[in-house]
Amino acid sequence: MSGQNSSVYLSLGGNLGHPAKSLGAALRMLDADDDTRVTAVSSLYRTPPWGKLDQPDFLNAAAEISTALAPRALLDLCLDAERKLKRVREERWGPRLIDIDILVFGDQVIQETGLEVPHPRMLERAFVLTPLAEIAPSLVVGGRSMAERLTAVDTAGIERLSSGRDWWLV
Ligand code: PH2
Ligand code: MG
Ligand code: MG
Repeated sequence: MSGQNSSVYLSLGGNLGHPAKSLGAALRMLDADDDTRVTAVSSLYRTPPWGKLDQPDFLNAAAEISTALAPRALLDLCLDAERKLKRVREERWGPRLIDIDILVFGDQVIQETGLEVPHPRMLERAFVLTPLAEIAPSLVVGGRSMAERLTAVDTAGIERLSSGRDWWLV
């Protein structure tokens, strides 16, 4: 890996097929990229659907990566992993095999089509903050830490699975 590295946080989720397998495969694909290394992965969480309620529970996780890629190139890598895992673009907030979102990219603020960083809805989503606060409690976004942000959202129904933090490594 060469060039400049930034601490980057991703959110992963899915609620169709076998989400634990898809999320794990996605993280291994990112880690296999020459310019990107997965440096921390949260536990897996079972989370009630947010935004559109009549769909199955999700599995969610967060990951910290170190990357020499620019944000747009990282987004392309994430979308490529989603495609390889056979994601089809479907309704907004609806059921999906896998979703990989860039939450934070160092201290960069980006507002482009298809790429908004920090993720504009991350601070209101318990399914994002719960795994993120597990691996990055001191990470600050908008002046408050993730540990603090987590206390401001409703975590009812969120359950940490007992598979630990190595679930993504086969
Ligand atoms: N993703 C969505 C919409 N709703 N709900 C949960 N629990 N987890 C998700 O990952 C999720 C969601 C669209 O990105
Ligand atoms: Mg998403
Ligand atoms: Mg997405």
